[in-house]
Amino acid sequence: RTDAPPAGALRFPPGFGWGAATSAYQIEGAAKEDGRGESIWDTFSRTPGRTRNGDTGDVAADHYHRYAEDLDLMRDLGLHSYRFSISWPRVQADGTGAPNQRGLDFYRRLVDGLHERGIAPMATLFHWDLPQALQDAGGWESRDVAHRFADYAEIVFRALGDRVPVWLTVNEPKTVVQNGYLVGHHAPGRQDPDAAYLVAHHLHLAHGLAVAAHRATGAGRIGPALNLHPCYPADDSPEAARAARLHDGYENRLYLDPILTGRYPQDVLDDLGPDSRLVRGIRDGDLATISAPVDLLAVQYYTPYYLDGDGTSIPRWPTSQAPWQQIHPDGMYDILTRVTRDYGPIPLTVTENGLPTPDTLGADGTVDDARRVAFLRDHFAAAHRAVAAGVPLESYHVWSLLDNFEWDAGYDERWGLVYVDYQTQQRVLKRSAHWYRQVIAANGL
Ligand code: PNW
Repeated sequence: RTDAPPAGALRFPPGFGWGAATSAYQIEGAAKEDGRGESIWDTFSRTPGRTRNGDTGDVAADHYHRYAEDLDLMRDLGLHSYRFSISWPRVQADGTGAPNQRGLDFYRRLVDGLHERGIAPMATLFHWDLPQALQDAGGWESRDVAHRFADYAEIVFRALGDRVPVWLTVNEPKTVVQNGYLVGHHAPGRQDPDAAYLVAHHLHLAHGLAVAAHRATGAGRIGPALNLHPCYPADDSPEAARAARLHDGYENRLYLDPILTGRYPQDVLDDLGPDSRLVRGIRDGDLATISAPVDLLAVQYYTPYYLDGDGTSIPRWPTSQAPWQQIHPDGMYDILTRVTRDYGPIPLTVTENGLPTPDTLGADGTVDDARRVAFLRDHFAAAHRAVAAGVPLESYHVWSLLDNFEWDAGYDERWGLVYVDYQTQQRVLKRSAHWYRQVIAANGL
């Protein structure tokens, strides 16, 4: 193998955490087992035309049954940390009321299995699988759903709180807003800008109420998980600079500012106008709830944006198999240093970064994803530069541990370090997994 550069060329700080990430609906399958209710992703993916090839998460990577084997894979890789999400409809089938013990037991077995293997659990409370019954009651357009989320969070804290050192509240509120309510290619499949930004407010409220529940009933640390995009002007005109700034408001500050500063960005509020449902939906005290102090900020970075003078997003770098992803490792450095500069030295963790590749299982039983190795090496190096510049980055989680259900793209996009043969559910470590094991062992490149 030629993957390994001279050992120690880029060494991370002692104790740096290397991990991998997944989410419940994307890997678990077992959609009808042990009292699990339906989520909006069951509804959406079973609706003809919504996902590529009509793929659903009904079986996915069958992790619900194969979690012990997957835990052994994690140990084999030498992971320090595993980020997973808890399925709300497994814990409360309809999103309210008494907990479903069998659902909680699954996560208890998973968390115990991680501890047995010396891997730190990092649990996301909400990775998009809203109970369908709550969608029927208005979904995230309904303020009440934020309170239901806090009740659910409290159940989970009481069941697992002493065994999970890091909690994340809402995964990528922006993707729910944009893909769920603006573009409509994620559940619940709406195209309603006015609803979208009210949804942002209620997701923020859900986050803040969950932080309060954590302070009352939980243990460990808690924070939000935000996908951030550096927004660059596409040229050196003042118009492009202005467009990039406003785009930064909609992509980054709309999510960072309420949580970390207790204010919505004024340029975005002005742009939305006083009649927007977001502006009308903010009640006294909401921003105090939303900005309850957090212990860390989880950053997910995939792609930058380049804005021209009329606010159009211009492609600048080669894209991956995911048409929305331009490959630009320096963006990792830019977004990490910017967050530290603008929001202070809050501990950071990268909870997602990765690349889809058209992997196939070779006749010799190997999977050669050289492009993923190069992508990760360049992004790790950019993160290392950020650490050297003083960014308090404590850990890095690759998206994803396993090939899985990539939402509207179904099983067509493979994002895993580990290949999944969906016919047999056989797992095969890709070249990137073998390479990552060396990175972890050396604590660097
Ligand atoms: C994330 N973008 O979604 C999600 O948290 C994962 O569940 C998902 O599998 C992964 O990234 C890969 O897509 C994103 O448009 C969706 O920049 C869209 C964007 C970024 C992340």
